[in-house]
Amino acid sequence: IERASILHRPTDQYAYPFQKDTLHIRIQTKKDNVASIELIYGDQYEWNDDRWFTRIAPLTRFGTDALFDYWMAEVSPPYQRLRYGFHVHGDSESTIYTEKGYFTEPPQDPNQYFCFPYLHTNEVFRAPEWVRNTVWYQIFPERFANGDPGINPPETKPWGSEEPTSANFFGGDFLGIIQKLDYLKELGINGIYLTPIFKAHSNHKYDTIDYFEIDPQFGDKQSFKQLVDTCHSKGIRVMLDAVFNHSGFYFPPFQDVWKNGEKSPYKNWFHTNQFPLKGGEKPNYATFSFVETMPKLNTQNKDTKNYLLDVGRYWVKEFDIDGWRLDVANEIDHAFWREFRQAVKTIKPELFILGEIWHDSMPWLRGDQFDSVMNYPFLTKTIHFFAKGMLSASEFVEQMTTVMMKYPDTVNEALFNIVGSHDTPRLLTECDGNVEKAKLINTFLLTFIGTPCLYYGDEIGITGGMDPGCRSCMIWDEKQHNLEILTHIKQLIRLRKTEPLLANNGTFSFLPCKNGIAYVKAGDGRKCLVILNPTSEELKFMLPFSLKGRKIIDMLKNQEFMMESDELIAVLKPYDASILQFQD
Ligand code: ARE
Repeated sequence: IERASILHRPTDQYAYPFQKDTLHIRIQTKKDNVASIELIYGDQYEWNDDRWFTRIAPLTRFGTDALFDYWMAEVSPPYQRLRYGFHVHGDSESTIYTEKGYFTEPPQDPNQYFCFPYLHTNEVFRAPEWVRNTVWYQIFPERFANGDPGINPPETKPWGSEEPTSANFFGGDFLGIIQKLDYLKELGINGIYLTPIFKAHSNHKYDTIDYFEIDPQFGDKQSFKQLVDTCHSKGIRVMLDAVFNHSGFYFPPFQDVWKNGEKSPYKNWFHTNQFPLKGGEKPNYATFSFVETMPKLNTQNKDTKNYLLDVGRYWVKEFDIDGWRLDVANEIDHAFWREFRQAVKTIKPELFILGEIWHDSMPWLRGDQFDSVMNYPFLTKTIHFFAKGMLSASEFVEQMTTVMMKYPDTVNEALFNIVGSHDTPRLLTECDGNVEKAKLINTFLLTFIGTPCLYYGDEIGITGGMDPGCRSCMIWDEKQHNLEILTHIKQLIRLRKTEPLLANNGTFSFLPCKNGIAYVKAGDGRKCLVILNPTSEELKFMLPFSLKGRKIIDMLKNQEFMMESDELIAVLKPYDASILQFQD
């Protein structure tokens, strides 16, 4: 047993409340190094005849990546408190691992063990319940639909008449979105995420001028209210983008510092220490990246902080929005986000808080800050594997496992999975125009664990490279829609609605599958098996358990059949998928 590679801490993804009376305890060991593990656990105050009273629970090996095996046990601490250790069995030796190190015999003193002090029901991490049943749709408002040419910004180009650049405008607006809600309803989505809509200078609006005003090219407060209310009446939730890391250059407090330097009452609103302020390639004040038009806000300054918290509250209270997506969330201090959560959840406890973080996000997902983060690791691996063939199937499963093992299951269920956004090349372009691959990726997106989000236009096969290429005008001429992709996505969303296991209910596990990907979602006495063929050749999949005599429903083909033999062998055409449902 390689003791140095065994890792557990009584916190985060290693020990967390799963439900009001159950804990998940996970431990990581070197791959193929350990044969089995048992959890020795008890309540430190429960003794029997002068002996500490302990129980035993087996751990299951529930994941494997390139280097490690991951083990887990679900336990119910009898009095909400838990002391525990691990009985680790190798091929030829066993050892006991606790907080105090390795032992040959289980220590008698509970103080030698790991300690999970108390399972508090309010510390079970859960995103708002509605999120698990939501399929999101991201809209870049300037490019979705132009419903009111009367409010076009100057020099608006005819819709779709040229390639998107970082400077051109096409006049997308709220009325346009309202007019297209039936299209979205028909698609089946039930949440829209709008990139910034407040008064700003650029076409992307990430350079805010006024956080309390709607950008006039999109409409006004009345039309925004109309948009939210119409969405709500159709069962669609609305999430806005909060750009609190930085303001825009024309934000009045920044203009004041720009003009008055040291004398400005707003000088502490930003990160400035040299005056006069100078822009250019490397500004002498802090910014987003080195972008001179995006001065970084000082969220540790009380007035700035209170101003931004007011912004957070205002759009929830007055307009009843359902979520905030937080731009550059990881470059703002944790204390600010804790206050932000309190502020907005006091008004609307079911509000969804989504951070934009591309890296390991555990510090923001402990229940005191965000409900979820945009799952960019999911995007990268998915594109590398399905679209570009840069990974083998087993490498993909290993790497996805590594990503999933970074978080508790409660977090994984709520992660905001994407396969494209306004910051990445278009899905079909990543697939080099291969429609079959794009469809397969959507099958994966809409059946994997997490909350899926479609990027506007991907459903009809719009192409485009990196920003600004990925921001072209939505195409409304149906003759130009890729109906193959569109019909496929609609069908998957429908299946997600009829089979709750496909949305985030039940447990998830990968199954071995040579050259392909297979996973099972199980719960409520049922299983859903998803098999994906990412290759240009036929794929044969043999189910590693018997289903003889069982009725199986092929959900994509909408067919039923009885299993007559022991083994299920599914044969999938190139890039095809199969979703099979059966009773346990
Ligand atoms: C403009 C140009 C770009 C150019 C950029 C750099 O269009 O071509 O590369 O300037 O100066 C907004 C606009 C962008 C604009 C940008 C600056 O939408 O069009 O780009 O402002 O004016 C990192 C951050 C992450 C950020 C991405 C873009 O961590 O927060 O970079 N994403 C948000 C929004 C953007 C928005 C901003 C932030 C600024 O979603 O749309 O940009 O408000 C790695 C790293 C990540 C990194 C990622 C992408 O994987 O790990 O940390 O994200 O790459 O670079």
